[in-house]
Amino acid sequence: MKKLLRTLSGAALTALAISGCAALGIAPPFDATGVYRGTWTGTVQGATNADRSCSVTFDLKQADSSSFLQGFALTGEATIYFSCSSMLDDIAENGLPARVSLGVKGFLLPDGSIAFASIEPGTTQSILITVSGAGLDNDSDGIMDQIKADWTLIIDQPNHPRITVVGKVDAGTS
Ligand SMILES: [Ca+2]
Repeated sequence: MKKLLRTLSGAALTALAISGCAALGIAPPFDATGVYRGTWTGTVQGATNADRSCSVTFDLKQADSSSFLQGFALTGEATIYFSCSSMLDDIAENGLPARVSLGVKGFLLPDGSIAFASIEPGTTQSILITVSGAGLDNDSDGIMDQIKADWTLIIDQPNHPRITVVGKVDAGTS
């Protein structure tokens, strides 16, 4: 009887611990580690004010540790391409580089919300990028397949007007 009680209380404790975790929402919704390629769209505010689209790559790593407020930490690299034919004028006239690669930091929340950003002040180029939206595990295998998010990019360069891009990114693993 004593042994049964001990087993029962052990099981109850385990159940409590599991439901406690679920209530706090500290389980990651999926593994966001991976390389996500796709396109960015947006309005290039500045000299042209034109709607543009080009390629984007996010190479993300999800940290094992988590915090209740921040969710699961992400680090990685965002590469934003401007070398699409529709952007040749922007590159020539506004001094846009062919692409920028930036280290990013961010976090993933239990509901799949994902956000990451980079701020890189520099003497020849200062860049800010923010990406905020949803991570999607479309085939429910526990690995993130797609990022659909709003994004903002600001580039400041000497002797050029500030360039701001506001729009959407859609990138996936396939
Ligand atoms: Ca998946």
